[in-house]
Amino acid sequence: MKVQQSLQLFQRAQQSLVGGVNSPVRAFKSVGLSPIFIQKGQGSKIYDVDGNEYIDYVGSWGPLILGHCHETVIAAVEQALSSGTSFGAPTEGEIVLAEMVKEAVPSIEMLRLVNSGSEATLGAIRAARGYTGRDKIIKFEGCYHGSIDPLLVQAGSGATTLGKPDSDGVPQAFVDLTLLAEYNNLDSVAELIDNHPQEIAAVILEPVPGNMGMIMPEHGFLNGLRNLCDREGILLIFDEVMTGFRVGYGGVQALLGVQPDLTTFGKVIGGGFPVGGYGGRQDIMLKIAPVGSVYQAGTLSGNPVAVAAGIATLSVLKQENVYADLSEKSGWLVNEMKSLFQKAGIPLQCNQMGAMFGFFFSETPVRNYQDALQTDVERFKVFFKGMLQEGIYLAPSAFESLFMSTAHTEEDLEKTARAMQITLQQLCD
Ligand code: HOZ
Repeated sequence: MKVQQSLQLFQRAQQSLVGGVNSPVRAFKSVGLSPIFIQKGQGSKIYDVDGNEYIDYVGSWGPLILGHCHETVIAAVEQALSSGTSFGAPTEGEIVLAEMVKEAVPSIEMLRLVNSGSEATLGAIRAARGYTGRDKIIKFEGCYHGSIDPLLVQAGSGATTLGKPDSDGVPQAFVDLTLLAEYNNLDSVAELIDNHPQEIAAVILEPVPGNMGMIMPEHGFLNGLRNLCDREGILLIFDEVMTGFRVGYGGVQALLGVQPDLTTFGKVIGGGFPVGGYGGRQDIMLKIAPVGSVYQAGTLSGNPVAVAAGIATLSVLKQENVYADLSEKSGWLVNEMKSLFQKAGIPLQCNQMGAMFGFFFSETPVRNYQDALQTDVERFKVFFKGMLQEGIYLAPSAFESLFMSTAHTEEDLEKTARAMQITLQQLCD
């Protein structure tokens, strides 16, 4: 594997971009390597500046569920571009995208489009505070909701990857308003609620966390949260930035049948362009300006080119059998991985839902953040490096998830399984 060009670009990047990247986890720091610089993507593959080809299971961290350069998305974007790139005024496409989200996701009555998942969670929390008149929120250790002040407390994703789950620069006053619970532990939530009566505006979580590695909700956990929130007049917010239109067309809430009050979106709904959204119950959403007094705005919100990519993506995903195929492919790969590792005697835990999957090097099931932190990160590093050398691009962190796309072929999956076999040898040596 040649890396000369990537190394040179990384050297150069570090002179003008902080750490050489524009989002920390991209720097490959936690896997002890230098990042590869990408030249292009096509279908399930990406190609770096040194001419190496990789099967891509990152998909731009989730958005590219149709793979790179899907013809329907490219055509929609080209058409939108020819009419103008931004107006800062309403366009019909925004209504179409909102209608598609409403139709797909059971709890959405009204939506606000923004530019990223981070912005979506910021908006949802402000709406929840404005609606309830309360200031405190409960989040779960290891859940990640974007790089926004109130939620960079025991945060997963790049924050955990780089050992900074609590960010400097976040005022203590914000931290004090964020109460921490343990994922999959209803008692930890009930205790916080009991200790802060009438003070909590919302409970926010990734219903299937993907930012501390992928973790599954145990039976009754999400329903239990719903009941606790109902009892105390607390809003339940599902952050489906990663899982929305990813685990299934209607997200986790449609699959598991638990309805939140508010939901945040990002990634897939922008089809590879910067789009986020938050929405839910009409009575809450109508608190937002210009109807209500909770202010939130954005120059590029509902951008016509980005929205066109989102509509095109959802229209392909809506077709029959798309999620069944995605799920079958992810399931096949996960099973293959489990059986290879079992034969080699290396303890592994895998989770999968639709087109999202993840694994931990651990003897025991991983139920929460503390469990995730106990997993074998050193072994992950070796595995990551081996897979990269075999032409398989995984997320460069033990605390992220992996993504299947409609573009991945049987041949890709078999090649990935072969790469695992080869890499396993290195783990055993
Ligand atoms: N927070 C993203 C993963 N969960 C990473 C974004 C990026 O580095 O592009």
